[in-house]
Amino acid sequence: MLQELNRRFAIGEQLKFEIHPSGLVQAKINTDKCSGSFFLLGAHIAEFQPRSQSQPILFMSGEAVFEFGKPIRGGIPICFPWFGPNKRDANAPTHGLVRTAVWDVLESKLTASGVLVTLGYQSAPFRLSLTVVFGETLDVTMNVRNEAATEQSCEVALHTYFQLGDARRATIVGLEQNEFRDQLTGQIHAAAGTGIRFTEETDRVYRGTASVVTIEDEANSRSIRIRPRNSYSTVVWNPWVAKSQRMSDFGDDEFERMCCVETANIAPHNWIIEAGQSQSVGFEISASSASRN
Ligand code: TA6
Repeated sequence: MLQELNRRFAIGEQLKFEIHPSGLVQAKINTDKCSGSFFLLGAHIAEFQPRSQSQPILFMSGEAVFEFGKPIRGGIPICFPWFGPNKRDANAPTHGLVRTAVWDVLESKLTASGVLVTLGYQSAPFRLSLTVVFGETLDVTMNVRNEAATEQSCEVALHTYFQLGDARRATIVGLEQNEFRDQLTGQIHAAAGTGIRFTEETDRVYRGTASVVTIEDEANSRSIRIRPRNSYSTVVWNPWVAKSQRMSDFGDDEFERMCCVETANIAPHNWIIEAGQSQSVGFEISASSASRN
């Protein structure tokens, strides 16, 4: 399988497939623009670090579990066809079915922007593809096609974990004009008019669009920019102390070095996709060292 994958999709030393110590198939990207990796499990982008950055952009827990059928704590889990708990089946897995499924490689090529890879998975009645470009930026597009004879509703979230120098010194800018649902209380809050700072467990779904969301990672003297595409929900999460202690695949103090900003379409902005039609959501992530002045 590995030999066949590399025969069909490897690109010299810039993209090659290996067996991770856990037994999972992992693709490694190494170019003059960036380093990165993804697993076929969940089409899970696990690492991304532009050559210009001294720190990874994506966070990966030191306690993450790499096992068939288990979600990976960090990188970019894909939540689909529902976000959070399943509203009709309490026994269904949180965040849907596809982040713990093994996807297929459909395409790989070198483009002017970087290494492009497309992965595919059928989660009936939907056919999914994820196209990722690893370059100086990370560009991700998730496409969903409804192959049923009737319209179908679904939710999607690219559940991105970002690495921070110190979450207490970080600010998220770009959602000041968006109302949000506090997932911890169920309350809807009006637009705050200010940037987001982490001082406690924070779990919010911001509603509406945002042209760019910036994570001011002051402790790493850098800004991380997310430019969402066709996204009408943005989830902002930091588990803080108590929830970190409750997660077995997450270090008790790791909340200090991460946050999630998730490009999504979640109720009430869930997708209703007509029979035979498609929808897509994506983003471009870039990073720059904060200006010294
Ligand atoms: O996106 C935030 C959230 O919904 C939180 O409530 C928290 O549960 C997080 O996702 C992680 O979920 P997971 O199922 O990966 O542990």
